[in-house]
Amino acid sequence: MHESGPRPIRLFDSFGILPRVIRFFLLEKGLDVPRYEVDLLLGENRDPEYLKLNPSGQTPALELSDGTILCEGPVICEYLEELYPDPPLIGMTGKERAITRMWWRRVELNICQPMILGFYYGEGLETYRTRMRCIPEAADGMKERARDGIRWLDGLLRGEWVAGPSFTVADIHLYSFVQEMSEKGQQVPDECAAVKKWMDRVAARPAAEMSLWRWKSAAEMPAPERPRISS
Ligand SMILES: N[C@@H](CCC(=O)N[C@@H](CS)C(=O)NCC(=O)O)C(=O)O
Repeated sequence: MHESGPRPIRLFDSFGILPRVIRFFLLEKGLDVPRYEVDLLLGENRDPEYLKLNPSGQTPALELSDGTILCEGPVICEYLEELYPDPPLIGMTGKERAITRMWWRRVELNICQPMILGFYYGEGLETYRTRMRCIPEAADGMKERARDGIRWLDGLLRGEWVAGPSFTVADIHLYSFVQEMSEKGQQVPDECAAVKKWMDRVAARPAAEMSLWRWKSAAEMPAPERPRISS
């Protein structure tokens, strides 16, 4: 351990991509944080009790030992890296961290964001139209923008991983989006051979499968006995 900040004591978890990124990140770090499953389908994330913890009404959120609630997936990853720098998933030096963050932001802006908006405005419209402003006429354009981003990355991927020679959170973040969205009709374009090979390399890591929703949580936390948020 590196930084002596408050420890993570509970992850507010659910299905969805950003929670999966956090589970993937924790698994790669070898960390086991107790999880509380927020029932998004029942709208528990919009419950006043949950909104007190995270006013965005979303998952993931990480509770720390001093009561702080950290939200926003990338922020949670950054804090975990500060506390547990080994193995590094952002970088060991200032320069390595800057390069990882550059690629993390590029894949987020050019691929992940348009991909998820394409889903919210398209296949997910009936679920999401009551939760956020949706622009159905932008769905196809967003998906095409995401494909443009993947093609752009395909032309640049030279090394083994997105940010260079080391596996980083940029790989975790991008893989989680592309893998989950490919099951919702947004596949990697056929011609993007380098991205497809990279997907296979990430998929071969045990944490890729173990981070899937319900991989083991069903046995750990049977629904009827779930603790209350405030417990
Ligand atoms: N900006 C947030 C986004 C988190 C997010 O999109 N969470 C989804 C996970 S499925 C969610 O809670 N969706 C439910 C909703 O918005 O009602 C982050 O980076 O953590």
